[in-house]
Amino acid sequence: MSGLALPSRFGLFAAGRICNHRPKGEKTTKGERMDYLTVAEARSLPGLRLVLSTGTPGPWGIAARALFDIRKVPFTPVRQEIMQANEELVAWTGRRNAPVAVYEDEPAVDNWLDIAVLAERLGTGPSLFPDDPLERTLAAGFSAEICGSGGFGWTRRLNMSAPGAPAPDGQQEARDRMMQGYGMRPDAVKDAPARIAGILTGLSTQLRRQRDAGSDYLVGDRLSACDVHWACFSQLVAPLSPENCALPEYLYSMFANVSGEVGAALDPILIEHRDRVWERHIGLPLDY
Ligand SMILES: N[C@@H](CCC(=O)N[C@@H](CS)C(=O)NCC(=O)O)C(=O)O
Repeated sequence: MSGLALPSRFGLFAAGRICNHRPKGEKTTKGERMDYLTVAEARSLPGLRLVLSTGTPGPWGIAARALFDIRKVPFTPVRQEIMQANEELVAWTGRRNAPVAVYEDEPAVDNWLDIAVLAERLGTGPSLFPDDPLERTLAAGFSAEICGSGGFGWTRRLNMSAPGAPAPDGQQEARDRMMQGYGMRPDAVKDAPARIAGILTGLSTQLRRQRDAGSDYLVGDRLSACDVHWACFSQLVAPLSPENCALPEYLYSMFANVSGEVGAALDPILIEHRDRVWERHIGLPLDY
Protein backbone atom coordinates (compact mmCIF):
# COMPACT_ATOMS: atom_id res chain seq x y z
CA MET A 1 0.00 0.00 0.00
CA SER A 2 1.11 3.57 -0.42
CA GLY A 3 2.30 5.75 2.44
CA LEU A 4 -0.25 8.33 1.34
CA ALA A 5 -3.01 6.16 2.74
CA LEU A 6 -1.55 6.22 6.24
CA PRO A 7 -3.17 8.15 9.05
CA SER A 8 -2.07 11.74 9.45
CA ARG A 9 -0.34 11.01 12.76
CA PHE A 10 2.62 9.91 10.66
CA GLY A 11 2.85 13.48 9.40
CA LEU A 12 5.41 14.24 6.74
CA PHE A 13 7.07 10.93 7.35
CA ALA A 14 4.05 9.16 5.84
CA ALA A 15 5.34 9.95 2.39
CA GLY A 16 8.38 7.78 3.04
CA ARG A 17 6.60 4.95 4.83
CA ILE A 18 5.71 2.54 2.16
CA CYS A 19 4.81 -0.88 3.42
CA ASN A 20 3.23 -2.33 0.34
CA HIS A 21 0.65 -4.59 1.95
CA ARG A 22 -1.63 -3.95 4.92
CA PRO A 23 -4.72 -5.89 4.07
CA LYS A 24 -5.96 -7.10 7.40
CA GLY A 25 -6.52 -4.05 9.57
CA GLU A 26 -5.47 -5.91 12.67
CA LYS A 27 -4.96 -3.80 15.77
CA THR A 28 -2.01 -4.26 18.11
CA THR A 29 -2.51 -4.42 21.86
CA LYS A 30 -2.25 -0.64 22.09
CA GLY A 31 -4.72 -0.05 19.29
CA GLU A 32 -2.25 1.23 16.72
CA ARG A 33 -2.17 -0.15 13.23
CA MET A 34 0.66 -2.34 12.05
CA ASP A 35 -0.72 -5.10 9.89
CA TYR A 36 1.17 -8.29 9.31
CA LEU A 37 0.70 -11.16 6.92
CA THR A 38 1.26 -14.72 8.03
CA VAL A 39 4.21 -16.60 6.61
CA ALA A 40 1.83 -18.68 4.49
CA GLU A 41 0.36 -15.51 2.98
CA ALA A 42 3.68 -13.78 2.42
CA ARG A 43 6.14 -16.35 1.24
CA SER A 44 5.01 -16.49 -2.36
CA LEU A 45 4.70 -12.72 -2.74
CA PRO A 46 7.18 -10.71 -4.81
CA GLY A 47 9.36 -7.90 -3.47
CA LEU A 48 10.64 -7.49 0.06
CA ARG A 49 9.05 -9.36 2.92
CA LEU A 50 10.14 -8.17 6.37
CA VAL A 51 9.44 -10.51 9.26
CA LEU A 52 8.89 -8.63 12.52
CA SER A 53 7.83 -9.54 16.05
CA THR A 54 4.19 -8.64 16.58
CA GLY A 55 3.22 -6.80 19.71
CA THR A 56 6.80 -6.07 20.78
CA PRO A 57 9.01 -3.26 19.56
CA GLY A 58 12.11 -5.47 19.31
CA PRO A 59 14.91 -3.01 18.56
CA TRP A 60 16.47 -5.09 15.78
CA GLY A 61 13.12 -5.22 14.01
CA ILE A 62 12.22 -1.59 14.60
CA ALA A 63 15.63 -0.55 13.28
CA ALA A 64 15.27 -2.75 10.18
CA ARG A 65 11.89 -1.19 9.45
CA ALA A 66 13.26 2.30 9.91
CA LEU A 67 16.18 1.65 7.57
CA PHE A 68 13.93 0.34 4.80
CA ASP A 69 11.55 3.25 5.35
CA ILE A 70 14.33 5.85 5.22
CA ARG A 71 15.63 4.28 2.00
CA LYS A 72 12.03 4.20 0.70
CA VAL A 73 12.00 0.46 0.12
CA PRO A 74 8.44 -0.94 0.09
CA PHE A 75 8.00 -4.07 2.18
CA THR A 76 5.35 -6.48 3.30
CA PRO A 77 5.36 -6.93 7.10
CA VAL A 78 5.22 -10.60 8.15
CA ARG A 79 4.35 -11.94 11.56
CA GLN A 80 6.78 -13.52 14.03
CA GLU A 81 5.49 -14.52 17.47
CA ILE A 82 8.02 -13.79 20.17
CA MET A 83 9.32 -16.70 22.24
CA GLN A 84 7.40 -19.18 20.05
CA ALA A 85 8.69 -21.92 17.75
CA ASN A 86 7.47 -20.11 14.58
CA GLU A 87 7.70 -23.36 12.63
CA GLU A 88 6.46 -21.96 9.32
CA LEU A 89 9.01 -19.17 9.51
CA VAL A 90 11.77 -21.69 10.19
CA ALA A 91 10.62 -23.78 7.25
CA TRP A 92 10.69 -20.72 4.98
CA THR A 93 13.80 -18.85 6.16
CA GLY A 94 15.69 -21.12 8.54
CA ARG A 95 15.13 -18.53 11.29
CA ARG A 96 12.84 -18.63 14.32
CA ASN A 97 13.22 -15.04 15.46
CA ALA A 98 12.98 -11.57 13.92
CA PRO A 99 13.76 -9.54 11.96
CA VAL A 100 14.24 -11.53 8.76
CA ALA A 101 14.28 -9.85 5.36
CA VAL A 102 13.52 -11.84 2.23
CA TYR A 103 13.84 -10.07 -1.10
CA GLU A 104 12.33 -11.84 -4.12
CA ASP A 105 13.87 -15.32 -4.27
CA GLU A 106 17.18 -14.32 -2.69
CA PRO A 107 18.41 -16.01 0.50
CA ALA A 108 16.88 -14.58 3.68
CA VAL A 109 19.03 -12.20 5.73
CA ASP A 110 18.72 -11.54 9.45
CA ASN A 111 21.90 -9.85 10.59
CA TRP A 112 21.81 -6.08 11.31
CA LEU A 113 24.60 -5.40 8.81
CA ASP A 114 23.13 -7.57 6.02
CA ILE A 115 19.80 -5.82 6.54
CA ALA A 116 21.35 -2.34 6.37
CA VAL A 117 23.30 -3.32 3.25
CA LEU A 118 20.13 -4.70 1.64
CA ALA A 119 18.27 -1.47 2.40
CA GLU A 120 21.16 0.51 0.93
CA ARG A 121 21.15 -1.65 -2.22
CA LEU A 122 17.40 -1.63 -2.85
CA GLY A 123 16.52 1.90 -1.82
CA THR A 124 16.52 5.37 -3.26
CA GLY A 125 16.24 7.48 -0.10
CA PRO A 126 19.22 9.09 1.66
CA SER A 127 22.22 6.77 1.96
CA LEU A 128 22.64 4.86 5.22
CA PHE A 129 26.44 4.91 5.14
CA PRO A 130 28.99 7.73 4.95
CA ASP A 131 30.82 8.11 1.62
CA ASP A 132 34.25 8.38 3.17
CA PRO A 133 35.73 4.89 3.76
CA LEU A 134 37.12 5.70 7.20
CA GLU A 135 33.88 7.29 8.33
CA ARG A 136 32.03 4.28 6.95
CA THR A 137 34.20 1.99 9.04
CA LEU A 138 33.53 4.07 12.15
CA ALA A 139 29.78 4.11 11.49
CA ALA A 140 29.69 0.33 10.99
CA GLY A 141 31.69 -0.02 14.20
CA PHE A 142 29.13 1.98 16.17
CA SER A 143 26.35 -0.13 14.70
CA ALA A 144 28.23 -3.28 15.72
CA GLU A 145 28.62 -1.94 19.25
CA ILE A 146 24.88 -1.24 19.39
CA CYS A 147 23.38 -4.25 17.56
CA GLY A 148 26.06 -6.91 17.27
CA SER A 149 26.42 -10.08 19.23
CA GLY A 150 27.86 -9.06 22.62
CA GLY A 151 26.98 -5.42 21.96
CA PHE A 152 24.62 -3.00 23.72
CA GLY A 153 21.28 -4.58 22.74
CA TRP A 154 22.52 -8.09 23.27
CA THR A 155 24.01 -7.34 26.68
CA ARG A 156 21.15 -5.18 27.90
CA ARG A 157 18.80 -8.03 27.03
CA LEU A 158 20.82 -10.30 29.32
CA ASN A 159 20.85 -7.59 31.96
CA MET A 160 17.03 -7.19 31.82
CA SER A 161 16.04 -10.82 31.41
CA ALA A 162 17.92 -12.66 34.13
CA PRO A 163 15.81 -15.57 35.43
CA GLY A 164 13.08 -14.13 37.67
CA ALA A 165 12.85 -10.78 35.85
CA PRO A 166 9.31 -9.68 34.87
CA ALA A 167 7.78 -11.53 31.92
CA PRO A 168 4.37 -11.37 30.23
CA ASP A 169 1.74 -13.34 32.17
CA GLY A 170 2.52 -17.05 32.26
CA GLN A 171 5.47 -16.72 29.91
CA GLN A 172 8.35 -16.85 32.36
CA GLU A 173 9.42 -20.29 31.21
CA ALA A 174 9.18 -19.45 27.51
CA ARG A 175 11.19 -16.28 28.13
CA ASP A 176 13.90 -18.16 30.02
CA ARG A 177 14.04 -20.76 27.22
CA MET A 178 14.34 -18.01 24.61
CA MET A 179 17.11 -16.35 26.59
CA GLN A 180 19.18 -19.55 26.50
CA GLY A 181 19.41 -18.90 22.77
CA TYR A 182 20.62 -15.35 23.43
CA GLY A 183 23.66 -16.25 25.53
CA MET A 184 22.12 -16.32 29.01
CA ARG A 185 24.77 -17.47 31.50
CA PRO A 186 25.41 -16.33 35.09
CA ASP A 187 28.74 -14.71 34.20
CA ALA A 188 27.18 -12.91 31.23
CA VAL A 189 24.58 -11.33 33.54
CA LYS A 190 27.23 -10.35 36.06
CA ASP A 191 29.43 -8.66 33.46
CA ALA A 192 26.56 -6.97 31.58
CA PRO A 193 26.36 -3.59 33.39
CA ALA A 194 30.03 -2.75 32.79
CA ARG A 195 29.79 -3.69 29.13
CA ILE A 196 26.61 -1.65 28.64
CA ALA A 197 28.06 1.36 30.46
CA GLY A 198 31.23 1.16 28.35
CA ILE A 199 29.27 1.26 25.10
CA LEU A 200 27.07 4.12 26.30
CA THR A 201 30.17 6.08 27.27
CA GLY A 202 31.68 5.50 23.83
CA LEU A 203 28.53 6.79 22.15
CA SER A 204 28.17 9.85 24.37
CA THR A 205 31.86 10.73 24.00
CA GLN A 206 31.49 10.62 20.23
CA LEU A 207 28.28 12.66 20.30
CA ARG A 208 30.03 15.37 22.35
CA ARG A 209 32.93 15.47 19.90
CA GLN A 210 30.51 15.69 17.03
CA ARG A 211 28.51 18.42 18.70
CA ASP A 212 31.70 20.42 19.25
CA ALA A 213 32.44 19.98 15.54
CA GLY A 214 28.95 21.20 14.64
CA SER A 215 27.32 17.86 13.75
CA ASP A 216 24.08 16.36 15.09
CA TYR A 217 25.10 12.85 14.03
CA LEU A 218 27.40 10.09 15.29
CA VAL A 219 29.62 10.17 12.20
CA GLY A 220 30.20 12.88 9.60
CA ASP A 221 27.57 15.51 9.01
CA ARG A 222 24.53 13.46 8.10
CA LEU A 223 22.46 10.50 9.23
CA SER A 224 23.97 7.00 9.08
CA ALA A 225 22.51 3.61 9.96
CA CYS A 226 24.29 3.82 13.33
CA ASP A 227 22.21 6.86 14.33
CA VAL A 228 19.05 4.90 13.53
CA HIS A 229 20.39 1.90 15.40
CA TRP A 230 21.03 3.98 18.50
CA ALA A 231 17.61 5.67 18.28
CA CYS A 232 15.86 2.29 18.13
CA PHE A 233 17.99 0.51 20.71
CA SER A 234 17.92 3.41 23.19
CA GLN A 235 14.45 2.24 24.25
CA LEU A 236 16.14 -0.55 26.16
CA VAL A 237 17.46 1.96 28.71
CA ALA A 238 15.15 4.95 28.18
CA PRO A 239 11.70 4.05 26.82
CA LEU A 240 10.02 6.56 24.53
CA SER A 241 7.12 8.40 26.15
CA PRO A 242 3.83 6.45 26.27
CA GLU A 243 2.34 8.91 23.72
CA ASN A 244 5.13 8.08 21.31
CA CYS A 245 5.30 4.34 21.98
CA ALA A 246 2.78 2.56 24.17
CA LEU A 247 4.45 -0.41 25.82
CA PRO A 248 2.98 -3.18 27.94
CA GLU A 249 3.59 -2.32 31.60
CA TYR A 250 6.05 -5.16 32.20
CA LEU A 251 8.15 -4.06 29.22
CA TYR A 252 8.11 -0.38 30.17
CA SER A 253 9.34 -1.10 33.69
CA MET A 254 11.97 -3.50 32.39
CA PHE A 255 13.32 -0.91 29.94
CA ALA A 256 13.14 1.95 32.44
CA ASN A 257 14.83 -0.01 35.21
CA VAL A 258 18.39 1.31 34.95
CA SER A 259 20.62 1.74 37.95
CA GLY A 260 24.22 1.82 39.05
CA GLU A 261 26.84 2.22 36.36
CA VAL A 262 24.34 1.91 33.52
CA GLY A 263 22.27 4.77 34.93
CA ALA A 264 25.39 6.84 35.48
CA ALA A 265 26.47 6.31 31.86
CA LEU A 266 23.10 7.41 30.48
CA ASP A 267 24.28 10.87 29.48
CA PRO A 268 21.41 13.21 28.43
CA ILE A 269 23.15 13.77 25.08
CA LEU A 270 22.27 10.16 24.18
CA ILE A 271 18.58 10.87 24.67
CA GLU A 272 18.70 14.24 22.89
CA HIS A 273 20.28 12.51 19.92
CA ARG A 274 17.77 9.67 19.77
CA ASP A 275 14.82 12.07 20.12
CA ARG A 276 16.17 14.11 17.21
CA VAL A 277 16.65 11.03 15.04
CA TRP A 278 13.14 9.78 15.77
CA GLU A 279 11.59 13.18 15.09
CA ARG A 280 13.61 14.09 12.05
CA HIS A 281 14.19 10.79 10.31
CA ILE A 282 12.02 7.92 11.55
CA GLY A 283 8.76 9.49 12.68
CA LEU A 284 6.60 9.15 15.77
CA PRO A 285 4.49 7.67 17.22
CA LEU A 286 5.91 4.20 16.81
CA ASP A 287 3.40 1.49 15.98
CA TYR A 288 4.47 -2.13 16.08
N1 LIG B 1 19.16 -11.54 13.91
C1 LIG B 1 19.55 -10.34 14.60
C2 LIG B 1 19.20 -10.44 16.08
C3 LIG B 1 17.71 -10.65 16.19
C4 LIG B 1 17.17 -10.69 17.60
O1 LIG B 1 17.91 -10.68 18.58
N2 LIG B 1 15.80 -10.77 17.66
C5 LIG B 1 15.11 -10.72 18.88
C6 LIG B 1 14.74 -9.26 19.10
S1 LIG B 1 14.27 -8.81 20.63
C7 LIG B 1 13.82 -11.56 18.78
O2 LIG B 1 13.35 -11.88 17.71
N3 LIG B 1 13.26 -11.91 19.94
C8 LIG B 1 12.02 -12.63 20.02
C9 LIG B 1 12.20 -14.12 19.91
O3 LIG B 1 13.35 -14.61 20.03
O4 LIG B 1 11.19 -14.80 19.75
C10 LIG B 1 20.99 -10.10 14.33
O5 LIG B 1 21.73 -11.08 14.21
O6 LIG B 1 21.39 -8.96 14.15
